[in-house]
Order: sequence, then C-alpha cells, then structure tokens
Amino acid sequence: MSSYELFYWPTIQGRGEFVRLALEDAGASYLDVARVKGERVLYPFIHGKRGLGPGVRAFAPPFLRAGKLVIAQTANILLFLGPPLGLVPAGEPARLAAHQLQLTIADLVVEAHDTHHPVGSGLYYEEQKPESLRRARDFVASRLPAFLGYFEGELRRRKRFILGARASYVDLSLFQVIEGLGYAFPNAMRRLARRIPRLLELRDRVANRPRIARYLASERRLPFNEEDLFRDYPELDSRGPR
Ligand SMILES: N[C@@H](CCC(=O)N[C@@H](CS)C(=O)NCC(=O)O)C(=O)O
Repeated sequence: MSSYELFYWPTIQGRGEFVRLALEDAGASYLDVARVKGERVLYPFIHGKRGLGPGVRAFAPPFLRAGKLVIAQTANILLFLGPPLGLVPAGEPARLAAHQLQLTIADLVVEAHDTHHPVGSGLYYEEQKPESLRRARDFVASRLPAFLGYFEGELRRRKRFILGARASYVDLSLFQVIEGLGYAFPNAMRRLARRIPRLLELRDRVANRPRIARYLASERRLPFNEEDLFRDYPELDSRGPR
C-alpha cells in the first residue's frame, strides 16, 4: 500500500510535478494514480462533481489522498507534505515562509502559462496568437526578471537553499520552474543568466540530489511538451538563435 496517492494528468509535468518532485526527493511511497489507471480516473472529480473523500471537494488536479485526507491546490499539498517528508524547516515562521514562497511560484507559473493562453484556458493557442505575442513580450521584458530577481535576492540572503542550509520543497519547485522556463524561453533565460547565478546553481544542486537525479533519469519523469504549462513556442521567446 502506498502512503500517498497523487491524482494528476498522466501526460504532462504540469503542477503535479511540484508534488512528484517532493515525493521523489523524500523517497516516499506513492501511487501516481492516473499514470497507472489512465486519465479517466480523474474525470468524476473535476470541478467538484464528486469528492474523493468526505471533505471539501477539489476544483482541479493535482490532488493528493493521504489516508482519509484529500488535499488540493499545489501549494496546499506541499504545505501538508513538507513536515512528514522532512522538506521544510521546523516551526511556524519557516512553514509560513515556505508557503509564501510557494504561492509566489504559483503566481509565476500562472503568468508563464498565460503567455500562451492570455485570453482563455478553454481556447487553443492558435485562437489567441496575437494576444499571446503581446503578453509574452511583457512577460519576458518585465515579469520574468522581476520574479527571478526576487527569488535570487532571497537566495542571496541565505545559505545554500532558499530557507537556509537544508533543502526544502520550495527549492525543488524552483528547480522545476527554472527548467520549465529554460524550455519555454531559452533565449530570454540565457540573457538573464548572469543576473541569477544563485538560482542556476540551485537548479544544478537540486538536479544532483541522488533521488532527484534517479527520478529525472527514469521513465517516471515525463518530457516537457506543448500540452503543458511551459511550452516551446519560439515566437513567444526573445529573439535569437535557438
Ligand atoms: N491553483 C491550482 C490550479 C489547478 C489547475 O489549474 N490545474 C490544472 C492542471 S495544472 C487543471 O487541471 N485545470 C482544469 C480546470 O481548471 O478546469 C493549483 O495550484 O493546484
């Protein structure tokens, strides 16, 4: 029996990946339910049609079942998993700081996603290309440097990891965000590189953690693709050879 069941789309990294990375780094036993049973297993629970458990229903995946508890919202799942997985420093101030950083990562993820879906998530990218171009230009010029500058500044104020000497789930999520942004905006990220040396070091440090390295090399790690949050649409990136 797995301790945790993750319910998430089986063909994308998406927001589920932030949870997968935490479970993998901790060596937790978990079942990635839809990867085993197919995505149809998620349908009854989308938009709260049914609850997986007796508590508050989830609006959208990812959600995690842990015994009788069913938890949705990526940052909320990580808030829950941090202490048992040993991926957050002890004490309320540190837990709240981790949650604050994770919610800021969630904001960045939404803005990165909205570069290819600025008008509506229910529309195809091809139906909103002019708006995407405008949105992506602003994202790359102003929002991306602002978010990454913020995380770089927080890293500068501490030791090896964003909350101090030990890795937390926030560091794993920052790894994922830097990887995703590098996939979607390689030119913009190359231009920003000298302004975010600590974030890039952190990305490598996380990638080299033994369990993460094994996970990344395994078939459990799905490749980035153009159904996902981070999409490789060269026209949305800064100009330059790719
Ligand atoms: N804020 C939520 C967002 C959840 C979300 O947007 N999930 C996406 C996949 S990454 C989804 O399946 N959305 C379906 C929908 O919103 O109808 C979280 O962080 O978990």
